[in-house]
Amino acid sequence: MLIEHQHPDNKSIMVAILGAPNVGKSSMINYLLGMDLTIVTNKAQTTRNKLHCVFTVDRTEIILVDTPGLHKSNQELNKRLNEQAREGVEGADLNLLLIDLSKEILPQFVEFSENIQRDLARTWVVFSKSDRIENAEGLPLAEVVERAKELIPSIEKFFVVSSKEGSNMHALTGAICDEAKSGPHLYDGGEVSNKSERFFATEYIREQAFDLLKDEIPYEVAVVIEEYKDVRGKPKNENDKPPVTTHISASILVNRPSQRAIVIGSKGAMIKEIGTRARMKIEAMTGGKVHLNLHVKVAPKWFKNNFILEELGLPRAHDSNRVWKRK
Ligand SMILES: Nc1nc2c(ncn2[C@@H]2O[C@H](COP(=O)(O)OP(=O)(O)OP(=O)(O)O)[C@@H](O)[C@H]2O)c(=O)[nH]1
Ligand SMILES: [Mg+2]
Repeated sequence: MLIEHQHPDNKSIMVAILGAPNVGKSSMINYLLGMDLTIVTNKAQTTRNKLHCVFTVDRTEIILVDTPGLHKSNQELNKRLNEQAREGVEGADLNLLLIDLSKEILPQFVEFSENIQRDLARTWVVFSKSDRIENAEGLPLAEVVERAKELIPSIEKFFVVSSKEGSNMHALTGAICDEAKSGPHLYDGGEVSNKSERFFATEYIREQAFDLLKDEIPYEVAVVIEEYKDVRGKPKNENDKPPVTTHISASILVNRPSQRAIVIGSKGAMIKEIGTRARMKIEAMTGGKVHLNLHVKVAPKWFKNNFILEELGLPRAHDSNRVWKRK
């Protein structure tokens, strides 16, 4: 990073986005970013890895850390997801704790305080999905937050937002900017994330699988890339840049053979649909053509397999169940 080349008025702030699964963390991040970067589905536990989502307002860089939803579980995969969420607060200047207004409120604070298992820096409560409540402004939220402070003393104030309608997002962004400290931007080359296009390609495939598949299948699906390479074509005219086509070969991992049949679908219709939708989103990201080759692999109990979990960017958690040796 060429700090000396940065503008002296630059400011930066890192904000961890926390909360239970499905409360709207990734949706809010995408709204603030103004792009569909991190994946969103109507299923819980969509986000599996912590990741930085970056945008700037004037000279202020805001790094939002998306995290998996914190929840109680004895499953190895879930323990590792929780660990990602807990690690997401490391180095954060501020935490936003999302509480879903369309669900019972106080239990969400209780569960979060039990699950986070570490001291938090300054924390703001963000009540989400206000569009789903008739009179959100009329709720006694100030009182609720006072009670929540007994559980989470680092809570300072609260916002009421909707990612669907965009309400109060401007006020939230402004308040975050006011907290930014003078200093260099961590991402000064226009990067929007610390994750690669390859990572987002796997995410966009999984997002479509989550959206299109029913019941418990999404939770037993993972995506690994086998090949990801950019191939230059011939330019139409001599002075043109050569067009780049990204060739991606990826496996959708499932737990059981019966799930393989469902993911493939009748005459391959399901995997084709997942592939078509994912390809369009990956093309929007790369700005070039994408050849996407998808196949389904049965990897029994992949969600307990240390080797596969490591490959998915989910290292062992402090409370991991046991080590699965590579065969
Ligand atoms: N009506 C309404 N729905 C919302 C809002 N924000 C998110 N949702 C929906 O809530 C669901 C979950 O949203 P996500 O953004 O994936 O939630 P998340 O907290 O990131 O979930 P995990 O990654 O699973 O922890 C999706 O179906 C969203 O469309 C909102 O402001 N209003
Ligand atoms: Mg998410």
